[in-house]
Amino acid sequence: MHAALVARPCACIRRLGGTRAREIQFTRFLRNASVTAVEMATHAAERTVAGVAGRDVVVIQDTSELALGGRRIKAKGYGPVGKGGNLRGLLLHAVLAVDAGTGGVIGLVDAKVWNRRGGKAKPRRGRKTEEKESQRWIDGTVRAGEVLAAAASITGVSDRESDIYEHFARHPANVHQIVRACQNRQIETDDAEQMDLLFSHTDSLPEQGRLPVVIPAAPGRKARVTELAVRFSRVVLRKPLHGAAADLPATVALTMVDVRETSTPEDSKPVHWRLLTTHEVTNLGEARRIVDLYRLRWTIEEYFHTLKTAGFDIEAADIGDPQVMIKFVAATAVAAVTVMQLVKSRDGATGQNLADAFEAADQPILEAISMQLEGKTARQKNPHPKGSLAFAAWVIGRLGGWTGYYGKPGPQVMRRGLEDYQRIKFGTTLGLQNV
Ligand SMILES: [Mn+2]
Repeated sequence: MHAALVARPCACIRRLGGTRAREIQFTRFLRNASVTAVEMATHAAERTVAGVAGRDVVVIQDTSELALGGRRIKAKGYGPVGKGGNLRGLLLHAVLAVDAGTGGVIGLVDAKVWNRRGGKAKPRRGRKTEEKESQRWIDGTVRAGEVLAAAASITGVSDRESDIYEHFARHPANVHQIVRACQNRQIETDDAEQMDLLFSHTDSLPEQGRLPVVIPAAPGRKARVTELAVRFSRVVLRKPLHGAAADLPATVALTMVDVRETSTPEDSKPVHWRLLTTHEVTNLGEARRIVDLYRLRWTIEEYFHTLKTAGFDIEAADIGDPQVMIKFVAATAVAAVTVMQLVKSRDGATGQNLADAFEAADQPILEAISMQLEGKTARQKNPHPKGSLAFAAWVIGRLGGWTGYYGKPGPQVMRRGLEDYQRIKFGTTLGLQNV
């Protein structure tokens, strides 16, 4: 039966897919108390460990809100999300490992899913950082230092939300940081009498060079070729007067790289990034490197987009119990990494090996399926080398319904293909069916 399925994967599996029995099986899996969201993330991180040895790794973290609905969802115990907190849902904080050279996604480092309490929080300043949600940034960086310990280098990249004094002060020794600044902090100057602020200090620096860059297209924005004016300087940040823990050092020394677009685009605001980094920057080339690494942060936006467009239907899933839903989101967060790896590697541009997304045992199965698919369409061969991730992307895309002729397989196709592939691989649910 296995062989028959491989020969005609789509026809057979379509019929089996989405059945009520499968739904019940999946819900049962999620309701099983012994499977936790933390364990799913830990297992995914273990797979990432295997792929990082000797690589320069950028670790990107960010948070996404998953809005599930309004009043009905509130009644089920979901906390507030979104601006104004009118919607209810869950939050996902994801930490992704990416190859600094190719931008290829290596895997998940951590994923935390939580439900906000509905009630009023204590005033911000009254709470230590670890009690606040902002602790997630520090935890993510510490976790990256552990999971990616075998990497040649680790650089954490995160947006303005993570501009937290403690995030700089407590970063592990093996993790460099690039954080987009949003706080106009007090900095030390040579003259102890004189107070200076981070942004006015940076603004007063002479321009140290210009970098040509291509800003890619985004919703409502055309791609453009532009130029960034670059300023950089060592800065010594002072511990904030309020809110910082007593045991934190009085100062933290970092480098500020300030880049701003020299012209104003028609359809969006000009780029202005103030990047605080632990990397040393003494010339324009090193400044360019910081900007290029920071730009890899875009990968996590693509990841959240994948999560919402691959048809996992998180926001439509009608799961009442928030604790069960947390597990569903964690399982989806893990699967979406693989979907994204497949989409990004489909042309072979990332040069990744199969091992970045699959286990060794998958290779012979993928090759067998590829042969079957090629056999049906003599003109259409898998153009990618065996053992490459692109080879797997071709197979999974075809399983997901891509013809191999027109267009390219996107997140939905890859998700379907991956589900079909899992069913072929494990065959367990199929054993019960009379095909
Ligand atoms: Mn963010």
